[in-house]
Amino acid sequence: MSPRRALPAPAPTGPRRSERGSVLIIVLWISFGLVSLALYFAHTMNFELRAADNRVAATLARQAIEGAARYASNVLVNLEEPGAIPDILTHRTEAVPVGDAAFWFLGRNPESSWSNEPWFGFVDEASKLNLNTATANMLEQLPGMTPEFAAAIIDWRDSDSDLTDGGAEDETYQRLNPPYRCKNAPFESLEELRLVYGADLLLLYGDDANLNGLLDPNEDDGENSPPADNRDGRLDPGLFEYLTVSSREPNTAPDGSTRINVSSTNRTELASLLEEHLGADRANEILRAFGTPGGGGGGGGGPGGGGAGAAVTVRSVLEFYLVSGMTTDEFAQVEGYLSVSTNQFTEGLVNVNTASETVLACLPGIGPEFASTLVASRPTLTRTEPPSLAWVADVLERENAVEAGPYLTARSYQFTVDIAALGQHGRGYQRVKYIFDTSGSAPRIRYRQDLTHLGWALGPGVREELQQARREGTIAFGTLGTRWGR
Ligand SMILES: [Ca+2]
Ligand SMILES: [Ca+2]
Ligand SMILES: [Ca+2]
Ligand SMILES: [Ca+2]
Repeated sequence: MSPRRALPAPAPTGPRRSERGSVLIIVLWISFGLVSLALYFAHTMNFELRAADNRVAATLARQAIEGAARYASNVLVNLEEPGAIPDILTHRTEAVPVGDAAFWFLGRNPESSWSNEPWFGFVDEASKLNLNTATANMLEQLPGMTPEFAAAIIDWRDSDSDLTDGGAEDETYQRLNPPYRCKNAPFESLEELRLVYGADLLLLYGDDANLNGLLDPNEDDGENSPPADNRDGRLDPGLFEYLTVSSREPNTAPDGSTRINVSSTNRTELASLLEEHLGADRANEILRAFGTPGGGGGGGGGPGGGGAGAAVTVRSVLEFYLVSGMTTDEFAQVEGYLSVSTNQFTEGLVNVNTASETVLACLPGIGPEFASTLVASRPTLTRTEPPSLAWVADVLERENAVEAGPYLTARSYQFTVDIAALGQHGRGYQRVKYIFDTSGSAPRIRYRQDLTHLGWALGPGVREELQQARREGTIAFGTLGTRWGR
């Protein structure tokens, strides 16, 4: 007899009890599954709802940006004087409500080179160094710039294939993977700088990964989050901050006529302009400073001269002012009518009234020694008089002013309008950068670039206000707009 036989026969109820247990477990599993499904779908619905809300908000934000761009072009068309700068206090465009959306113009404070506070408004393109006209020496003064990269910029834009010392031409670009050609033509956009040999993110963006001129938290935490900044508590912007390809000034006077070329020794037109604004006696006195026999009727006297001494030639409007002996007020009346060119446009002049210390330091005659003095001494931009560069002559030594003159202007015709917008409930963040050009007969958008992908650019302050408004339930933008001072 095996012990197995001695075991009691299994009770008839045994299997049934375990079956019941299994059924219970299966039912429990099914219930659990159903509950999970219900929860899952509820959650998905919630996400769907949120996503739909975000999509609507993004659409509203994009429409707000379109509207904001029209508003900007309207402001630029209606400036009191061509070449004037939009008043930095009037046009501090911040949290402007458009229906359920709101927009901001991401600007730069022209009165201070760097701060942690966001600044809202227009950005003057003539406040930057022009990539197509700056010399290698001028480019080399920019922070982070190497002589090699400056040389590569010159080689990229010049028409020849002669290698500048340290630069790069076709041979270098053909060795890259994928290979491409050196452009040998002017830059058409600032982004093109990425293609120039030696460009990298640190050089072009610096700490300022989202290109808003503001030190954002991720831009001051070292390697914890991109970019790999130096965690020194201050913004070190890259080359994009200081360069432009858009600055050009039309050779047009405020009344629409062609400006008078004061570098020419033929002073007939100049004489009548001075006479018209300052009277015949004063006009003659001023003209004598240039060694020219005065008098409105002195036409044709040029080459036959020898009477009043050799004619003085000037290389810039600023030098003209220095030689003329005019008072600031006298000069202000005629400044807009003068140039040293007969071309329709002059490219790349730097507006001494808006340029940062960093940009002014690149210019001959100014340099790092005098750039900060200039910025500290310049008149505030909220003034109402026509733009002028006469004050530069009081701040710089005469020879420095003469040297800097050919690179300076007091007028600007191109403006960046970097528009960020939020839709309903403060969601759907969007950002588009425009460059408006008013140097032609009609203003036009010269450039448009969607910058939404660079992420939040309105600074931590706006984000905190927004979060607080959400907590308090006052998320409608009408409210925010009012609260935020517009
Ligand atoms: Ca070349
Ligand atoms: Ca930033
Ligand atoms: Ca970082
Ligand atoms: Ca830094």
